[in-house]
Amino acid sequence: MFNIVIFGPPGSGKGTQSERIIEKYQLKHLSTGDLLRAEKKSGSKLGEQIKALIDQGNLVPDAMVEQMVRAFVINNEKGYGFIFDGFPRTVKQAAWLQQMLKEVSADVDLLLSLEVEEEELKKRLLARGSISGRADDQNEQIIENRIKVYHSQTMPVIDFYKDLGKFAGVNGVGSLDEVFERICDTIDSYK
Ligand code: B4P
Repeated sequence: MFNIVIFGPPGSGKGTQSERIIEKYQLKHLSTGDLLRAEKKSGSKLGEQIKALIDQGNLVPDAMVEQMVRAFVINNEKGYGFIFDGFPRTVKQAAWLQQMLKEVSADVDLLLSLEVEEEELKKRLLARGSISGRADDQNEQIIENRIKVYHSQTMPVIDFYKDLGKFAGVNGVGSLDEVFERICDTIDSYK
């Protein structure tokens, strides 16, 4: 089993590159953004709470996300491994993931961090917002809040994995093929 965390600020290409990674390396894709958006769409009471947080660019509480991740991992345990996309997003989630994977005799092998500067992130997200209709991609202030939340709550996760010797930074600027090639070179050097 080979488990990867794909990491980076909003708009850095996590979801986009995950699609390619799962195809090449036969990994199971766990996107907490996708899981949360599905719950949001369901119209449940929980979905309404999630909508209020996501649409303002804030994180959903750790416990809520962890519950979804646990269920997904347990239901998809028999495979080549997972790509965790957008999870963990806090140090608490990172510590929880270590513990939970231990229970199924697994571990995170690599955190791959996509590095993209802020102006490019804003450009990409606004472009997606004009097509996808995602409320959190359409308003510049909300995008700025997501980037601020990334700096304050999510970036410390990098040190957590650096301390474990499992961090790799990848330049996320360039064509989709160029970024994917850099990602594959990095993964192959860890496998
Ligand atoms: P996510 O769904 O994880 O969304 P994201 O960070 O906005 O997107 P991503 O990074 O995957 O998009 P991509 O760059 O691929 O999270 C949404 C929200 O859910 C969060 O704000 C939070 O509220 C909540 N949430 C999720 N996980 C959580 C957790 N663990 N804990 C708490 N809350 C959580 O794509 C962006 C655009 O860039 C696309 O249009 C793409 O085509 C384009 N793009 C990608 N690569 C490019 C390139 N190389 N060049 C040009 N454009 C590119």
